[in-house]
Amino acid sequence: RTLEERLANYIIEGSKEGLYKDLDEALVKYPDPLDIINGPLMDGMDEVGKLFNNNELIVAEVLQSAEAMKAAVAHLEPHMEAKEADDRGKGKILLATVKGDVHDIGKNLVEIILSNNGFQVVNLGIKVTSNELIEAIEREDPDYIGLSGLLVKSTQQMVITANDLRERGVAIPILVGGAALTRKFTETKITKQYNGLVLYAKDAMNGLSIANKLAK
Ligand code: B1M
Repeated sequence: RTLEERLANYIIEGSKEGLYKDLDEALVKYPDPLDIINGPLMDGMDEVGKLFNNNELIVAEVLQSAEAMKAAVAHLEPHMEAKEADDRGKGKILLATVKGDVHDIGKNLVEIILSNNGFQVVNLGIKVTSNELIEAIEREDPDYIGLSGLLVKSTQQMVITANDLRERGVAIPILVGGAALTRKFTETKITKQYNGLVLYAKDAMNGLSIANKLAK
């Protein structure tokens, strides 16, 4: 098996046996650790999604895959390039997975990438209700909000959340992302419920480039 096949396989099998050794090998081969995540590890996760969809994996097995992915990302994180100290201070962003949704690997990747690139990130975790978000906004006074959600119903939850925030007078830019979301849905459905900018990011790097533009 090639290195890439082995890396994908750790995620598919939900196994960590040999994972770190192969990740260290990959760190030599790939100059940017993010390419290991976006390449072989995500290929594995896509396969998990397919198998899960076909009822060939059960939730407990997918959870193991998620554990392997988290372990891999944690192992790679110290190798990701952090920006110089003088590039700090691009602003504060609150990150949350919306109410009803437990998926957090993508959100946590966004956290790593933004905090490595000059943003102060407050990660509110998963299943975050509008009220919890509003409390956090009052407490933290952020410059931006980032919402993540992977389920189809989470896209609708983002519409509700945007509406709740608007009713409370919140108008700071919102960055949204997640597998079930599209730019079209964002621009037609979520934006309508909000008084400020709502920007769709297709992946974590895209999220960074949008956040960088906002910070200018
Ligand atoms: Co779930 N799950 N899951 N799951 N799970 C999906 C999403 C699903 C597509 C699988 C499938 O059926 N093919 C399906 C959703 C169906 C739908 O609504 N369309 C599904 C389902 C059905 C479920 C349950 C309902 C299963 C059940 O209980 N019967 C349940 C839901 C529980 C709940 O939320 N209430 C459930 C549970 C779980 C686990 C707990 C087992 C586990 C999550 C563990 C965890 O996150 N801690 C899990 C997993 C791992 C998946 C899949 C296989 C992988 C998700 C993942 O981590 N991908 C997923 C299938 C798939 O996506 N292929 C699936 C890797 C991650 C890096 O990508 O999060 O998409 P992602 O993030 C991307 C972009 O989306 C974007 O950037 C990242 C890449 O750079 N992005 C942002 C995301 N958030 C962003 C925010 C931004 C910007 C970009 O700015 C703020």
